Amino acid sequence: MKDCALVVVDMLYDFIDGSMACKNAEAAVGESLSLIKKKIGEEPAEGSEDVIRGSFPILFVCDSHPANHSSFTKQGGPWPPHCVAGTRGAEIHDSLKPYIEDELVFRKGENPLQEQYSGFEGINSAGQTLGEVLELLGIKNVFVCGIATEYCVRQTCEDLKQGGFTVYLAKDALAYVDYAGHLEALAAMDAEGIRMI
Ligand code: VGL
Ligand code: ZN
Repeated sequence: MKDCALVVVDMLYDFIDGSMACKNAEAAVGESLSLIKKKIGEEPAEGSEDVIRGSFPILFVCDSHPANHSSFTKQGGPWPPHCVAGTRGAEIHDSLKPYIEDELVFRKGENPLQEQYSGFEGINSAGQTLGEVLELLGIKNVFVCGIATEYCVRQTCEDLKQGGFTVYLAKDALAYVDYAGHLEALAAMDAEGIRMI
């Protein structure tokens, strides 16, 4: 399938082992990596000769905050400081780095006054949004994995669906703040027509 892409949401060190370490994060990174390998044909699934290496764009959404972001507790927000631009906590997990293409990295949360959970409006270095780039690439089907199910993953999936894409959520490749919240978010997304894989 030439019209498929993967969106990796916030697989960043602060959400994996840092200030906002989420549950299931290490496992979610591993699952994401095997999904990527399967889809790009490094490990073709049985009978999937149609998988063509390089025809599967991988887009990375990255929470990227200034040190004084309004979502941080010091500023009266709900979260500890996290994903401050330029720090290790804002970096994509090492195992996923080989798959990064600069123009397919989309940053969000850069405005200190604005919380931004959705990756859909994240911006790349050329100023294009994730939604725009998916359109330009001719993508119709979007696989999603990442962190955190209840926040950025859910918001991103819902905006993708709203934008007309068919969304496939890799449910084992997710990490979450709270297990009950994760299950609740999955049930809500399922009811909204987001497909679980
Ligand atoms: C996220 C809380 C604050 C997320 C980002 O990636 O889900 N959650 N910033
Ligand atoms: Zn954030």
